[in-house]
Amino acid sequence: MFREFLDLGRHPIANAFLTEKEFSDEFFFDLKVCWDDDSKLVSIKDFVEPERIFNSEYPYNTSNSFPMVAHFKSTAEMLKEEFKPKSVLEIGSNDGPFITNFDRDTSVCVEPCGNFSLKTAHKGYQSYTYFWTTELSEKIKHHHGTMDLIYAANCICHIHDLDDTFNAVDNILSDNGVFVFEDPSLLRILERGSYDQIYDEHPHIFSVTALNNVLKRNGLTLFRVDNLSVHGGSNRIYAARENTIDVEDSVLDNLMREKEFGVDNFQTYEIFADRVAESKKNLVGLLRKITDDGKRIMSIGATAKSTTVFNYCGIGKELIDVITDTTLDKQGKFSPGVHIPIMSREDINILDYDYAYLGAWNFKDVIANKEREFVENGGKFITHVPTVMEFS
Ligand code: DWN
Repeated sequence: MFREFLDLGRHPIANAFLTEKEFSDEFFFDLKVCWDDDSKLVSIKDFVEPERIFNSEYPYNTSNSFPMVAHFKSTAEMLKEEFKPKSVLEIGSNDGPFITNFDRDTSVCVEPCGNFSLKTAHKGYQSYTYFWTTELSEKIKHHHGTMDLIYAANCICHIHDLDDTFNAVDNILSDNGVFVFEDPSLLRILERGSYDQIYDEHPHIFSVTALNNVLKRNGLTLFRVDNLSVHGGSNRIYAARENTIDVEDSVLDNLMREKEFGVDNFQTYEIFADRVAESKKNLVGLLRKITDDGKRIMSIGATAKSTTVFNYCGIGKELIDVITDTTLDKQGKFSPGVHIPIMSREDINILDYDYAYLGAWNFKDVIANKEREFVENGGKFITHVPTVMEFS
């Protein structure tokens, strides 16, 4: 049984940055979140068709965030060292920061966004511009054989049909192959009140508890969990075919920690919903007070997360003058829904602003380090994670 616990209101597509001409045609949907009593899976209630989100216009390229490039390089080295895969498949390869650490001749990329699959194809990698399905896994198996390592980062939680996704993995995984994927951790989101991980691209938010159930019902065993700091707290999940590998202590540890927090209890989600409403009240209150005092606020990082915050809280140009982002495809456009202009960091003088809201709070240290001059001149940062606060 699915039980709704959070209604974030009407939302646009989180990464659909737009021009002024496109304002009148903008697509919106109801962003509500529910919990499945049986599997314990948290999902958004009304899924948005994936073709509307992931297409050749998709602007988030992983290589633009240099800490993530380093993360994928070290992940690839670690997996090579431990599992020594002779064949590798990446689901959701984006512009290639993970797969390009592997040999072209034995690697396959799957990426539905044509702008990115072209990039890996140009580097000589077999790239399939498709969504991941059992049908596609059959086709790839036919051409390339089974895979020793299947990897996906920030991708599996983007797919609606998890049973088909895991069935497709099971179909193409070699007998002793491993399936490794990482996505934001539901426990960390609940602990930190980071409701901004909820948007159209994340039809599911994964707990280890729910994944253990969903993988099991598809013939896969979750045997290891690494807790990661990336994206504000993610889990790297390792799975293999049933009875091919021992389940490690990290699985039980994570299941215990989630149980202690109440991840398997609906009341936990009702409490979270109250915290989200409180966060909205406090953030809007703080931004209004600052602007009422005649001070100016800008925002750093035109993230999918900030699309959720700004639309849920009703924060527009009257509170935040401009958003800066390092992604060329976002610059010169407007943020989804609330239409705040996006500019390159180089095109604004940050010293004209008194406050900078961290749309990319997950890169807080990197940004604070880059913007030392802002702080030395009295500038302050604002975040809503774990609670609404200003700091310098
Ligand atoms: O799963 C997803 C994750 C991995 O990435 C996707 N569904 C969408 C996307 O989510 P996001 O937009 O919330 O991700 P990030 O990685 O928090 O985005 C950071 C943004 O901030 C990028 O557009 C780059 C920008 N940035 C910046 O302007 N200055 C980043 C840094 C580090 C900076 O200093």
